[in-house]
Amino acid sequence: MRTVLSAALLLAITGCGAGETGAAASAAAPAADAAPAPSDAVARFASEAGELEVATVAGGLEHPWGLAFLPDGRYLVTERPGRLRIVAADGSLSAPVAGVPEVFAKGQGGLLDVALDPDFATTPWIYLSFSEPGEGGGGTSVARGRWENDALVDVEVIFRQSPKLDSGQHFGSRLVFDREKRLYVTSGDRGTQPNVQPLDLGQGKIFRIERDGSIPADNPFVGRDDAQPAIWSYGHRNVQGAALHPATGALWQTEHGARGGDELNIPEAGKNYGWPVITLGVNYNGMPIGDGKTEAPGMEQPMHQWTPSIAPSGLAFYTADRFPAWQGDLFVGALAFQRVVRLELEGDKVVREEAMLTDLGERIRDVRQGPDGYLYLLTDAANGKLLRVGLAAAN
Ligand SMILES: [Ca+2]
Repeated sequence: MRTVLSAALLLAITGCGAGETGAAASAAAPAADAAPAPSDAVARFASEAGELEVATVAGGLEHPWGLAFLPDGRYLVTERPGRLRIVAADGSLSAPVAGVPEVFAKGQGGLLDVALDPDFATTPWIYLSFSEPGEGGGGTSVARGRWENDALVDVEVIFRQSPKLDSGQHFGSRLVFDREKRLYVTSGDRGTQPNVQPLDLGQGKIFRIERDGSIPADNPFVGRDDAQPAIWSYGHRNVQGAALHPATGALWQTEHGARGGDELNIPEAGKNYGWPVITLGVNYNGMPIGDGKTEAPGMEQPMHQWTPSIAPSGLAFYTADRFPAWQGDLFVGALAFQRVVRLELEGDKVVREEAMLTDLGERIRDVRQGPDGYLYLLTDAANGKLLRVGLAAAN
């Protein structure tokens, strides 16, 4: 039976909305047992657009983090401890895919996002973001490998956040291709606030690179000797949700605040999103962050914010025909306030917010629209799941 948790109880469990603190604490949990058979049972929940049907595609995934869809109908799922799995349509899990780089599996670090090349049919590369061990600790890196016989070959690291730091916090990281087939790589502050505003340090930045790791000539800080040329935008705390707007082609992203002040932003080239100088959150002990400012010249305001924190992870625009009631909406996964948030938009403005699946009792790590028009979720747990979500009436 499902347990309905009150918001107050959730807060007690997760510690003042510290979504990632919970994840870090559970990182030491023992590995999940062998994958259970997928359940044919469909759980039903109320929602504003009608009754939701939630089916478990697969279980037995250890802290699954990122999801991608192979053209043959199978799924690729990262597990944070450092494994990439193929999930078959019947829910069975493959052995770990060969070729995945070693990860810095400390705290929130590990294997993070996964993305297919935009021209996967002709150039079958798979891209992975992960915390990479190295001199000084770990940092967010991106590797790519060619997909051949269900393995990664010719694997190379095409991006490295620098410097590396010996912290288990705030790696980001999501991978999103834009329409020019350039790759956005989101990161986090690694728990080191002073590194976020300086442009010669790689913490708290969103980067944009070419598929081979080279730097686009029109990146905003190219040619400056005091800035890393891969930077697209800066002043970010920990970006774990990112998606390309289907109509405008702009990158949208969510990031974790501290205690309060989780944000939705549309980061533009070269702009400063404020962390840690301005924020709508406070420290976990309730004290102000820095001078406690919420606005400053030259720093952008979020398009939407959540206080108390929901701890957003995973972001997807819904564009499919299968469920017309959701078309144009933006779906946000949430770790601390276990739910999926549906945002209705008018242009770039959020005009309505629905908390979905609050009775599911799962931390949501990733949200994607599948090629079949269903929403797919990954739950963050030692025995995490891949879930398929649809509206009953439309089936
Ligand atoms: Ca901000």
